[in-house]
Amino acid sequence: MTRTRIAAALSLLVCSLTFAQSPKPDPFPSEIPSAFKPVRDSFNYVRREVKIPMRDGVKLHTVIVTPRGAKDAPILLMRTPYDANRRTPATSAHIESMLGGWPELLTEGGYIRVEQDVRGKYGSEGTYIMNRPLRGPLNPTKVDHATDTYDTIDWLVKNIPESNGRVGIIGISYGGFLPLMALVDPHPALKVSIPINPMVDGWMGDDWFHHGAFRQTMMPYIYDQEATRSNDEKWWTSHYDDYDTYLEAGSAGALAKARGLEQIGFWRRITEHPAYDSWWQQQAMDRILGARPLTVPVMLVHSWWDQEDIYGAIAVYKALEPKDTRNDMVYLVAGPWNHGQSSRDGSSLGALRFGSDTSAWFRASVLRPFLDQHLKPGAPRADVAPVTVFETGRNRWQRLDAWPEGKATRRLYLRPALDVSFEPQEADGFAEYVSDPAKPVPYIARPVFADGRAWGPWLVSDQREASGRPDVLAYVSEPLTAPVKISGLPVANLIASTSGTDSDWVVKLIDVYPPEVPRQPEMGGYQLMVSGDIFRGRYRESFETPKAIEADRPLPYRFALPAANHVFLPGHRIMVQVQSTWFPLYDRNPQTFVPTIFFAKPEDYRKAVQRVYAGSFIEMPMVPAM
Ligand code: PG9
Repeated sequence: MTRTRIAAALSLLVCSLTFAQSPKPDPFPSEIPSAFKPVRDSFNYVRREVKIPMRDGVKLHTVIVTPRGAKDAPILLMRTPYDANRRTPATSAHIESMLGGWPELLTEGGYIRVEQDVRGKYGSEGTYIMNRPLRGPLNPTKVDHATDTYDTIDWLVKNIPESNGRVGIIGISYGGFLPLMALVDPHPALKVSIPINPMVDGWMGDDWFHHGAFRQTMMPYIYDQEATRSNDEKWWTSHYDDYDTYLEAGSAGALAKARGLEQIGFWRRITEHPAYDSWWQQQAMDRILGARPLTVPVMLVHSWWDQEDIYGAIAVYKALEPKDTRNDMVYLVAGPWNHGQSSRDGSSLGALRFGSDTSAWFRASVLRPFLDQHLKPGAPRADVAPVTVFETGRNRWQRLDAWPEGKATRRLYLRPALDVSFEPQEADGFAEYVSDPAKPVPYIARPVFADGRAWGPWLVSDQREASGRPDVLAYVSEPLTAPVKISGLPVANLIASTSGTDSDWVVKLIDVYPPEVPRQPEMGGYQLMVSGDIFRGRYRESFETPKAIEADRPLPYRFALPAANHVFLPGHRIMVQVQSTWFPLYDRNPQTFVPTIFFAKPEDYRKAVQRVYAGSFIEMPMVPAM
């Protein structure tokens, strides 16, 4: 470098340094104050944001909303991966108009509401792990959601002067998984836990897989949730019809690769664990809680048509109920709702009408008195039965001591002539269809909108279109002359063969309405799915170890369908549909055995001839329809 060049470079450096150090005063100063102080004296609540230190030094961002003038008030804690600030915006002077569920608990109930970002999300420090497992083999740290809840409660009861020192935890879905975690070595101030539609077992029947079939429409969720701490990066649409998005991509793995999902930790982990290995088993909350003493009363809230977590609440109830020898620790509520609907309007779901707001009734007559009993000293004992379940079909609430109502089952046989019968049959033979992965059966009518409006009520959507497809078997009864009630988990027992070496089996139990329904004409002939699920055939012998299926050999497949409490009314018919794709909700089984379906190649996807043999049946958990 010549001397002149060095001088020039130096002067440029000096110049830019001078520029960086002393910007010229702006002749037009910003109108935005450097620190704005909101004036909220007229609000009927006080909102404050704090950072609560955990035992490892990480601080969790927490919003505390206290009714103005509160004294000796109980605390309702909600922990969330979905942004505590967004869920408690100070956009109204009235606590009851703030966004978020259960406003009446804050107004009439006088509860202090605490919303906390879980570690690693939004305003909280620390690292984020999807459904962070308990400390132990799957979590090498000393912290988890159980310790974070403990530390939070400890801080809250010591630092909120308006509190009475009693805390309840409540939440829906991911926010419902957290009240379950709170039950592990709970803080003594935790007096009640309300997990609503909790995520319990991500492989068996909640968000990620059902019996091993991958719910690929969760990929946008994984992307948004883990690409950034504050969900700033968003999955994008590329087709008006999501059916095309997923079909054109090929496998879920190919779509993930094309969209950069492989950078995301949870995606990598889920693809490393396609089978029900110890990684899944050790995080299943029903197993975890079933193996421990239960010291805090819990009310599990389930939705019969929960499109996201239809497995969890009932599984935990089954694990905990036997511990409750005095029948005063474990409560179950199940309503005619979809995911989270108990906190919204519960008068209808899709085309179904319930005649009253079932959610408002639950909140006022069950949830509120139950919380009051446990959180407000001196409150009367709540008149809440151990089990409060809505009987769908007949549309009424039931108060029970335990659920299901009975243990007996009756076999509903699927006959090759495509009818069903409770009578044992001698006939043999089979019914068959061709399952073509190039033309999978849509789970809802196309276009499968990317905007998600059809998602919420999809489980109650009319199954009529599917029953007319050549790749769906529809077995149907004669019109019933007397009511048929099921209470429990129907169990599919197929004897089936495939010409491929792997196969999915979808079984749907359906209530077919009479041809005409006078007061609601659009329900004429409606096919309402009461319970239905998918099973990935490679797990026929073991959920842990997938195995190729012997082609063309009739083999038994047995799997439980989601719980139901339903009455098939006289004049209605019972239908069972069987098919091998449910797309794009579930990724397609290539129908050729490959090591990992996430990474199946285009040439692996093949048509298969599927046969369902005489002797197949559904175990119906029947109880008298009184
Ligand atoms: N169903 C959602 C979810 C729960 C747990 C893990 C991932 C997703 C939810 O609504 O929070």
